[in-house]
Amino acid sequence: MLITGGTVVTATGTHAADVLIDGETIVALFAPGHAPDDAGQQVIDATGKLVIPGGIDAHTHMELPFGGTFASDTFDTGTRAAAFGGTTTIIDFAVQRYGENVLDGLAAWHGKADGNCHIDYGFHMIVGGVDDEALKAMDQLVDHEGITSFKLFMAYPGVFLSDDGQILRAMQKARGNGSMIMMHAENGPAIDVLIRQALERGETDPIHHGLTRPSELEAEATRRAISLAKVAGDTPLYIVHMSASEALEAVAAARDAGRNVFAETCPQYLYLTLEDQLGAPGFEGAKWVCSTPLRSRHESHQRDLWKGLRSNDLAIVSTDHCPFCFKDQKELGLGDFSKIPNGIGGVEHRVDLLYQGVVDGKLSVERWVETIATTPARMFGLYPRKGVIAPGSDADVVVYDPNGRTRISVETHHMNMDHSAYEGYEIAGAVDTVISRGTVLVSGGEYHGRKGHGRYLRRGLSSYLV
Ligand code: DUC
Ligand code: ZN
Ligand code: ZN
Repeated sequence: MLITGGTVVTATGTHAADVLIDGETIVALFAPGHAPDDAGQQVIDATGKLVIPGGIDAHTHMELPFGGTFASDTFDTGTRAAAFGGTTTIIDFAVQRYGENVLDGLAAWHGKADGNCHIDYGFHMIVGGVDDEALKAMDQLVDHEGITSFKLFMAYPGVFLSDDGQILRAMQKARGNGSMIMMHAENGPAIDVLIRQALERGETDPIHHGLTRPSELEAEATRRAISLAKVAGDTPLYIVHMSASEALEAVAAARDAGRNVFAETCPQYLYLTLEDQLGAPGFEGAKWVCSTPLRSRHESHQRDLWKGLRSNDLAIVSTDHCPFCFKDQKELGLGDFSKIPNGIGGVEHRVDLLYQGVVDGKLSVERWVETIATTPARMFGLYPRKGVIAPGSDADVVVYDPNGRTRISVETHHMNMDHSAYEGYEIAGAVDTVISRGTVLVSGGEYHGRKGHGRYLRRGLSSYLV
């Protein structure tokens, strides 16, 4: 296969080049005008278009059990939607629930995913109960299962929360085996007090979800996680779904001090606000209930997050794709916002939404590629197999039309959701062709992929660790 006439964009630069693919692998980049080697060669005309590495969404939750229901995308529907949006790899969170064996949790996740994915996939592991057995399992996962990152929660007492002692032990373990600790940084016990008090006052609407999760409690937990990681011997720490300026400040300070601290944000925090939720009629604000919550546009959060993306204090944009339908799922929280399943679906829109940042002059085109593909690959042990257009890398390639237009709507999206958090958004730029390991999945809006094409990725250790 030969991709001709396009502009290849990588994290380090932009140049006109033709890309030659043999089987599943990129084998060469040529100066423009390279003639096909044989008549049978498939030629993809990328004239006037950008040629970028396939997107890597390092934070998804297919079929996540939450609040008595399950995230509405299966690995089948969710990875197909991802492909439509130019994402060719996901890293999903396998779950160990409290009281469950870690390896059983992992086996259950393989049961959901294996044979059902349209694109390649790896797993992080959520450790829901840090004890001797779980700590031993962390070594096994790193050594034998290709799982080199573990998510802990400072939120959700009684469900997922680890206390500071458990966090410290898991961080010490990670320091020993070279893996990464990912943290949901919100002070759950304090948030639970605010939730109870709000409900006692009769404040039951969806907007109170955000109001009872103040940014200061994201910042406090972020600072505490950074301190614990230092005490554990500078364990690599990755803060997920960051939405608050004050939390970002803490990460920036740690990074300035040379610490192994990283953070991601998500498109919802870059584009949506608490006011979107406030403006929605009746219970519809539930569509925007996620944790960490959307922040007010009257504060500096969005401006600071874009700045953090430019300065690399925010390394990655992931979606935290955690879709729930409005009907029967979000509606579980009618009359009590604390029962609304937390999450926004967006795995299909990340590449496009971030390209709008390029059009708006907030990100360079190279930084776009870096934050959506290259850094996720490096951060989570997939580089250089994924995340770059170079000889020897998997032929995961997206041809992106900078002159196209994308309109986001529940009428046209492919996620298994009955609404869109971005309904009516218009974006300059559009996915044209999506290739996964040399196979065209999407071309001209048509789907050519298949369930089962996606393979499980055994990941290595992060490229960023010292
Ligand atoms: N955290 C996540 O990362 N995803 C869904 C809900 C949550 O709290
Ligand atoms: Zn979380
Ligand atoms: Zn998540």
